[in-house]
Amino acid sequence: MNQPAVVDQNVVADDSDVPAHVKNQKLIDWVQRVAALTKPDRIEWCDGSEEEYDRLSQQMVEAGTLKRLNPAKRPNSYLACSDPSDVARVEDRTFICSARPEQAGPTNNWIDPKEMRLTLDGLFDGCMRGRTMFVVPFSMGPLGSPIAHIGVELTDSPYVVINMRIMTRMGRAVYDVLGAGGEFVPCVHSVGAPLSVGQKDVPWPCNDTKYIVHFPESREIWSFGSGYGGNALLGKKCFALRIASTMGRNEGWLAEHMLILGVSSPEGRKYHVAAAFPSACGKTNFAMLIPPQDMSGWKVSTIGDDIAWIKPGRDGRLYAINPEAGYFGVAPGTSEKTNFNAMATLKENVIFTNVALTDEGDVWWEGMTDTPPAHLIDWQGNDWTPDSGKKAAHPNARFTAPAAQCPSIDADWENPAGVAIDAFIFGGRRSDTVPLVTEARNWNEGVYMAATMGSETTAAASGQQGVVRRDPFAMLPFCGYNMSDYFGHWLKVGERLEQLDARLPKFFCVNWFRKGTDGKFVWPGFGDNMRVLSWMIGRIEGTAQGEQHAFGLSPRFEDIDWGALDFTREQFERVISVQDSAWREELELHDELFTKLAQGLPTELAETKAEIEKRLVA
Ligand code: SAT
Ligand code: MN
Repeated sequence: MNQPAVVDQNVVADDSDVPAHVKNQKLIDWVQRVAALTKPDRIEWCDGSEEEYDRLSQQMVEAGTLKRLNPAKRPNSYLACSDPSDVARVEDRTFICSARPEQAGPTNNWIDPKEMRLTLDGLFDGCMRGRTMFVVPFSMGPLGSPIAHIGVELTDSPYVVINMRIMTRMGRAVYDVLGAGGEFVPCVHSVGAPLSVGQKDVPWPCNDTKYIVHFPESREIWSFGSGYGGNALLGKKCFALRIASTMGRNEGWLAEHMLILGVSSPEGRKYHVAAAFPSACGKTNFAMLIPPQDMSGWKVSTIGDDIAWIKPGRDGRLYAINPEAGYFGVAPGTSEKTNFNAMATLKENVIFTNVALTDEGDVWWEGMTDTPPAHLIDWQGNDWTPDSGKKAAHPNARFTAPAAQCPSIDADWENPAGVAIDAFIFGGRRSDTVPLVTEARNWNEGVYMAATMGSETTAAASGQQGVVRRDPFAMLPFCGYNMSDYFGHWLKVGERLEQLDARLPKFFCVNWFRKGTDGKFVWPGFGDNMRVLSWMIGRIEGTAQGEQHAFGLSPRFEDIDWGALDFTREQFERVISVQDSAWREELELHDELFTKLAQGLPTELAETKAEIEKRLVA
């Protein structure tokens, strides 16, 4: 068994404590600086081995942070239940500390970086007392890929360490790629709960004060007070989206909140699409789609379910990688019926967070089975029965699972060169107005579609109609700089590709959620979304037809492969129709967003809007 590289902090860390394979002096100096500030009892340089994973998991089982699930039902899997106050990302506590406020823009929280550093110095001073500080080296993207980047997270949470081992390429090999002079994104995380001598720890330490802070100029991340995924697994939203989006803007590439999938036609031709959806729009389901039986010649394969890093290649095409190595997905609503591939991915080697525990030592969540078990321990540790009138799992309960376990995983998912993107898809949840599928006529029209995408919130309690919340590119909480500049960056990328005369990806906008007069969804969704996807492939190949309307081009009834699906012309009309009056109102709502983002908003968006308006009048 490997001996962990443990450094006793009483013996003040110097270079001799650092494992011999760590050659990067900048990293070594930074670790020592952060240790001097946070004052952990020990420093442990993680190697990413199975032995390390098992040892930390065992320690957390003994501390009450993890429960080991029944190995006969769910081998090598654990359940963590968080503090009830620490269950989700905290957007109001998330900060983009660029030099000037207009660089962060009106949709991000901004605080002067000098002021924020003073605040953080105070918060982090001694915050790891009584704990171990883990040094977690990770690569976002296949090790050594030209699209990948390295980060190092210093954290006092062993839960974070084991999750990072699933979600990223974590461990010793990262140091080889980093070498003596390589660059890394420094990420500091503390649960913010120092222990005094002899004080007993709690199962899920955290702090009521939370700060999730990004310094885009120095590419640093500082996170305090939360142990929850998006706040604490700093490779994910903090690095792979907020920091990476600013890197991409400076360097001419894209860091996007998109799934990536491969789709193979019955003729054996293969395409790749990247798709952005706000939360609760079926993103993971779409990434793992199983075509309906009558379309069994088609095959969908999964490259990523949440984040895409996309760089232009020399040939003028866009190449995408999934920077992650695992799925941190929402458990409730996931079942063999809604997402067979996800359920198969969860068979073993999984960390569950805030789901319910069955009497057999397995997990359960709302929607997993039609009939709930007669008795459970809910996510807060209380007895639960179907008539207890509350949810057994937290609605944002999560699974952390290795991507390699997904049955639909694409053979190229770890290809360091990435996959060439043929189409972008943007989706939202709209009960009316937005058609099932629309193709943009050109790049700028596609950017307009993505910039104005929105989703409805249901305010059932007050009897209000759904209010549309705009979530441009599904990036509103994840863009590390001014949203108007972000639109400008997308337009610039398109312009550059056009000059190269390469085959540009097409843009499509989808909406699976139109409702009928009875208030029910008209479109069956799930596997039948393959019918829409196959129309898109037909458009890419130049074989499928459609009809122009004010907003773009959509299929007619006869343009879709209906196979065995019993879907009438009237039903189709309900999901595809474009009503001019509704679109006039819709365009006025787009203005609300554009007014908010007026500073630096690219003129192309107003021009595209004017063209849509002209077509509506005509
Ligand atoms: O918790 S995460 O931010 O990683 C996931 C999500 O909120 O979408
Ligand atoms: Mn996401």
